Amino acid sequence: MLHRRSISTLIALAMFVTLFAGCAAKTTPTPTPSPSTGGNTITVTAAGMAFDTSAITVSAGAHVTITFINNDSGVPHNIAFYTSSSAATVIYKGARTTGVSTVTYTFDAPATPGTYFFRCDVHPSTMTGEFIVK
Ligand SMILES: [Cu+2]
Repeated sequence: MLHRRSISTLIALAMFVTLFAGCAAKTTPTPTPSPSTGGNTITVTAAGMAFDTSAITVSAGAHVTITFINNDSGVPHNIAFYTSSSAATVIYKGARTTGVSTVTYTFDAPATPGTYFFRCDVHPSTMTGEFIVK
C-alpha cells in the first residue's frame, strides 16, 4: 500500500516537473540582438548635431542597409565610411539629406575585418565614430 502510494506520488511529481519545465521553456524570453551591434540592418539617427551611436558594427562582406534619420530641421547630414580617420579612402559615402528626413543607404561592407571610420561630411570634426567590421 505504502509502496503503491509512493509510486503514484512519484508519477504526480514527474508530471508536475514536466509541466513546469514546459511552462518555463515557453516563458523564457528570446534575447533580441541590439540593432546597432552585429546586425547588417541598422538604424542611425542624427539629432542635436550628433549621431546616436559612436560605433556601427557589421559583418565582413555583408550587404548593409542603414536607415538614416536626420532629426535636425533644416540641417544637412550624411554618413560617410572611410578606411581611416584621415578620410582619404572612401568605403561608401551616403548622400546628404536635410532634416527632418529619412534616407536608406545600402552598400557592401569591407571583406576584411577591422576598425574603420565613419563621419558626417558636413560636420567632420564633431560627428564621427568607429565603423567596426567583424
Ligand atoms: Cu552632420
